[in-house]
Amino acid sequence: MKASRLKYGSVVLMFVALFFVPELIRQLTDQTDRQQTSAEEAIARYGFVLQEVSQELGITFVHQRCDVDDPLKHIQPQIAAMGASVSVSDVNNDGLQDFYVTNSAFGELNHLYVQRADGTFEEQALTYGIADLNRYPEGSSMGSIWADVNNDGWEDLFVYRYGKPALFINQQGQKFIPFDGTAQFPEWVNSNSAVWLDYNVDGYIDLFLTGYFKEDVDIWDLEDTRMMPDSYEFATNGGKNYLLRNDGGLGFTDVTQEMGLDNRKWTLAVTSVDINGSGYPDLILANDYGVDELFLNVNGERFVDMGPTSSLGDIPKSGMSITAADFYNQGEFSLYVTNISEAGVLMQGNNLWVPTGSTMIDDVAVPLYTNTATSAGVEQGEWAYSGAVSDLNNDGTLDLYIANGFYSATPNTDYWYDYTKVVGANSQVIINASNWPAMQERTFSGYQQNKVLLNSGTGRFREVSTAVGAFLDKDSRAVAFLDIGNDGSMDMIVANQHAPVSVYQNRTTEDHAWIQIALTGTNTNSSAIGASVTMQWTDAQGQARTQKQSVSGGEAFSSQSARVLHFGLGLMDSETVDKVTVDWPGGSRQVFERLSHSKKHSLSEASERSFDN
Ligand SMILES: [Ca+2]
Ligand SMILES: [Ca+2]
Ligand SMILES: [Ca+2]
Ligand SMILES: [Ca+2]
Repeated sequence: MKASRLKYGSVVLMFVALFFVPELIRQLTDQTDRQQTSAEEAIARYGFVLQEVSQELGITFVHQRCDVDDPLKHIQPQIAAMGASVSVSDVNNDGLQDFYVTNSAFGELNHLYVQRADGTFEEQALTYGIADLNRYPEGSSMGSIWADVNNDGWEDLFVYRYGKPALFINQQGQKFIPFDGTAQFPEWVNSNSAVWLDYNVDGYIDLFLTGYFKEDVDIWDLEDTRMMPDSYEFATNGGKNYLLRNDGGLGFTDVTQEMGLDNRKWTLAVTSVDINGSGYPDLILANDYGVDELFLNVNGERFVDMGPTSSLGDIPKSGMSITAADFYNQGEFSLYVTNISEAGVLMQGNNLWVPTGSTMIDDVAVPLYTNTATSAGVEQGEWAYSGAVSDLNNDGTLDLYIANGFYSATPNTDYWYDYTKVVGANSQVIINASNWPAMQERTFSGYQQNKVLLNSGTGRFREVSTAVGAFLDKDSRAVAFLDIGNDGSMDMIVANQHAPVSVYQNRTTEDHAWIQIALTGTNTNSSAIGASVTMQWTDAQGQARTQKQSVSGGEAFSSQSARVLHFGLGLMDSETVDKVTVDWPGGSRQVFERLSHSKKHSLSEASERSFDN
């Protein structure tokens, strides 16, 4: 069974050698021929084509929703709407990217897919000791992020739940054991996102963990139905967020309050980059039922919310994901935030915040933004969870994938009318779950089609999902990118609620060059999270081009893509890029000239680690 699946996978992967598996030839020929025809057209027109290959690669994960307590049963699909997540890491340091997907129902297992040399995957979560994480009272998994917590060169795993947060230390790629220094971890957080960042740049990666429902809410043993937001636009009763300082890889200290990050907004997503070039990583939060926040890191000593000044925090919406990306090849990060739009009911629109300059406030450089989502064609994403970024066609501009769809139930039914009645009511009504109308298997922004938004490079994006072979109308949540097979094209994993995970193999035009940079910190955290790379190259037209990317400790909605930075370069005459500038956390800089393209470069920080580990 395993052998034939392997063979099946490689056949589809290479689009050749259909002769070896007679049993499958008929169906496969039909499917492959049809796809190959359109595939060639897609490659010619868009520079790439996607193919859903989960079965062929041995990926069988199916997400199951969690149940909730009786007083919430009538709106269970809303309460249990999250929990399908994906994060990428190389758990065994063999240079092949692996990934982890979470389940939600009690008793259902999370899966770890370890990549084999032939590009197929083997499920190994039980062997590694990170499968059985969904049970009461520990909680239900909502997502995960990877970083090397103790700087031993092996990536460790943090799982956030509705329940007790959990950290697992990687034992040299063989297995994981629970971290024994979790004394300062909160007992219970209803968390939908977390991010790694070394906020004080001491070389140890710190953890920012967000709360959605308040921390005293247990959706399986509910004490009070007054646990919903107290306002649709300016809710003040969400879960607490936490900044947990990593003390030399041995334990964590809660520094939330002293760092100015106390907050009761309903945070759904967080990411971290050094947004103003200060050398210290900042925090950007997408909040439901409120405004988004831009916390600038002042010398690792405190954070200040500059959301209102920067414009990011101007208008309250239902923020669901946040991604920082250099969409316009400016050498600066724009911010993409997804929200909710439903024709005729609620048109929040997604936000694309593009930097327009900065202003100094109390010696802090505050970036200023303007929202260009409408003119860019990325405003409408329906009920949009993830807005995830990668250069899918290697043309040198970053593309967007929107995962959307809230709850697909009985076709041709609709919960929206009842929903608007309660969210438009006063605080005393909306806060109480018992006032929320029963959903009764009605569809609520369901059957929505995910979007592949291709960046033209001239400020406009075009939706090409069906044309490139990626039609998907499941209730999608998280999205992550990785290069399966290390062939220079970014493949994609989409985690769907109550459905199998979708895995897309990407085939890009061979005309387009690319380059990958894998960073390792020595003075700074070994995962190099927070380090940025500014790529400069000259294209075949003689145009000088630039793109900046940062190694991420978590982004979009409940996801983390591969830490290897992938740059598409488009058409190239030269054999090399011009210049690669690495800015490490803390502000030290290294420059590499004339690196050859269409290969992966592993670059280490120049100086040796200056602390014990
Ligand atoms: Ca691996
Ligand atoms: Ca480690
Ligand atoms: Ca630190
Ligand atoms: Ca592109």
